[in-house]
Amino acid sequence: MDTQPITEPVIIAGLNLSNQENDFDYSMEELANLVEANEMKVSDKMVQSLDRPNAATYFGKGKVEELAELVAATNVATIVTNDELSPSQIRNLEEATKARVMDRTALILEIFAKRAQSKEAKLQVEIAQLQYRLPRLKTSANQRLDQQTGAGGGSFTNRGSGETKLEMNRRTIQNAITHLRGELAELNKSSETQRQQRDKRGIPTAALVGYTNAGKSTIMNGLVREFGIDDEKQVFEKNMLFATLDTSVRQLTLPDQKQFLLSDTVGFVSKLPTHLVEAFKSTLAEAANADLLIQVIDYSDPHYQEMMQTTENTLKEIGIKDIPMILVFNKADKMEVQFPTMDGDDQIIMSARDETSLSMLAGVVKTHLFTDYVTTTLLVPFANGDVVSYLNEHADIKETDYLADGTKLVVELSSSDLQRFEKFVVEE
Ligand SMILES: Nc1nc2c(ncn2[C@@H]2O[C@H](COP(=O)(O)OP(=O)(O)OP(=O)(O)O)[C@@H](O)[C@H]2O)c(=O)[nH]1
Ligand SMILES: [Mg+2]
Repeated sequence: MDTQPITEPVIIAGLNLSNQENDFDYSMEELANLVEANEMKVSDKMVQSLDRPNAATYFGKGKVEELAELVAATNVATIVTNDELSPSQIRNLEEATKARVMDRTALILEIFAKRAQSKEAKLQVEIAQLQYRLPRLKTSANQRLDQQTGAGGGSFTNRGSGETKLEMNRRTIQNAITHLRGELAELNKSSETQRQQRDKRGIPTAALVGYTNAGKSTIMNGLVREFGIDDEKQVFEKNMLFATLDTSVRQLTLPDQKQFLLSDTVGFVSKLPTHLVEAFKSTLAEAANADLLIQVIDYSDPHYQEMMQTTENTLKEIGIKDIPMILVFNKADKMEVQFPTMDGDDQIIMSARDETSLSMLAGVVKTHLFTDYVTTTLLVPFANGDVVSYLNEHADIKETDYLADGTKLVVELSSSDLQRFEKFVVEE
C-alpha cells in the first residue's frame, strides 16, 4: 500500500518586481517551503526581474518561452507562481506552457484545506476556496471547448474538495458561499457569547500570535502544563507549516492566584490570501479582543526579522492595532545564546522546551496584564465571610490577622476589586 505521500515535482517561478517590499529571495524560499508543506517537491526554479508583471502572461515573453521549454524537457506538469495571478494570466500561461499553473494563493488554500480539522476551520477554508474560484469560472462555452480539447486548466483548485463542484456555476457558488457563511455565523455565535461572558468576569486575556511554526502551540502547552487547571488539555504542535488552524483558549492560574486566559491561533505567512484572512476573521477574533499580544518568533531562523515584519503586516490587515505586545524570541536552545534573558520589560529570549523560560514568560505576561493591581489592607467583618473566600480565589493575600471585629488582610487585588471592597479598606 502507498503509505508514503505522493510528492509531485513542480517548477517554482517568481517575478522579482522592482517595487517589491519584501526580500524576493526569501519569498522564493518561503514558496519552496509551502510547496513542501503541500506534499510537492521543487524540481526547478525560475525567476525573472521586471518592473511590473506582464498583463497577459504575468512573466515576460522570453521567460514564458523558457518555461515552456523547461516543461517540455523535464515533463514536470505543474508550475507554482510566487504571486496570485489574474484568471486570464493563469489561462494564458497554461496555454503557452502546456502545464498546470497554480498560484501562491491556490497553494496556500490547498494546504489549509488539507490541515483543517474542526468544523469551523473547514467552513472557513471552503468559503475562501469558493471565493477564489468565483472569478476564475469559465463560461460554459469555454468549458465545452475544454472538454473537447481535454484541457483541464484551472480545475485544480477543486482538488480534494469534491469533484461535483466542478459543475457549479457562478450562481450555485454564490449560493453556497451564502449558505456556508450562515453556518459559520451560527458556530461563531457561541464563541462570541463565551467571549462576552468572560469579559464580564473580567479575566484578562493574552493571545499568542506570530509566523507559522514559531512555537506558539508549544508555548501554550508548556504554560498549560505549569499553570493550567487541567494539563490534559494540550493543543496540537508539530514541525509543519500551519499545524494550527483553530483558536484554543485555556485558563491559567499563576502562583499568586492571578488568573488570565491564553489563546493560541493560526500562524501567518507572507502574502496570506485576502479571502483567507477574511474567512478566518472569526478565528482571529480572539486575538483582536485580547488585552495583550504575545508575538512568538523563531529566533533560530535566519529570516526571523522578515517573519516579524510579516506578522506586523498581517495583524494590520486583520485590523488588530493598539494592543500592547511583548516579543518572545523562541527556540534559543538551538543557538549559542544565553537564555532565558530579558531585554527591557517586553522582550524575552527563551525556549519553549525550558521550564525556567516558561516561568519567566509567565512573569512578563503578568506584569503586562495586571498593571492596575494595588496592595492594600482590608478589615472584613466576620459576617462577610464570602468576601474573604472571594479574595482567596481572586487576589493575592499576603497577611491574615484574625481581630476581634473581623479578618484583617494585607492583599494585592485589581483596582476593580478594590472599588468593590472599598468600604473595608483601613487606613494605616
Ligand atoms: N528546539 C526547539 N524547538 C521548538 C521550540 N518551540 C517549538 N519548537 C518546535 O517547533 C515546531 C513548531 O512548533 P509549534 O508549537 O507547532 O509552532 P506554531 O507556532 O504553533 O505553528 P503553527 O501552528 O503552524 O502556526 C515543533 O516541532 C516544536 O517542537 C523551542 O523553543 N526549541
Ligand atoms: Mg500552532
